[in-house]
Amino acid sequence: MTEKLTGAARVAALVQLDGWSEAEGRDAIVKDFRFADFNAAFAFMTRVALKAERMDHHPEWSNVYDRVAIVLSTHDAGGVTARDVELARFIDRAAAG
Ligand code: H2B
Repeated sequence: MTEKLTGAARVAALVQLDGWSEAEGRDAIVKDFRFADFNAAFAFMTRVALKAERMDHHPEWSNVYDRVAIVLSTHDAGGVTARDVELARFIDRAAAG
């Protein structure tokens, strides 16, 4: 199983990410996205969903019209792992178009 990121390894992994922050009250990272409209938000979610299925690693997320709020954590590990970092980097590329 992928190990939870802690200490220096966690710091080194999270500095690679742009705009993600630590969740309050649990071991997870979060980021909120805003798009031009619902169509753009849902297109983004579709790209992320296909990647999540390929990885067998899924976001916790919610969508309200043009906004998508995402929480990443590895449930099997009980916290943030390299798999979350990989998915977060994909998500940022997908959001950039
Ligand atoms: N997604 C996330 N975020 N964490 C997991 O531990 C996880 C997952 N596990 N997607 C996968 C599915 C697991 O439940 C299946 C059985 O492989």
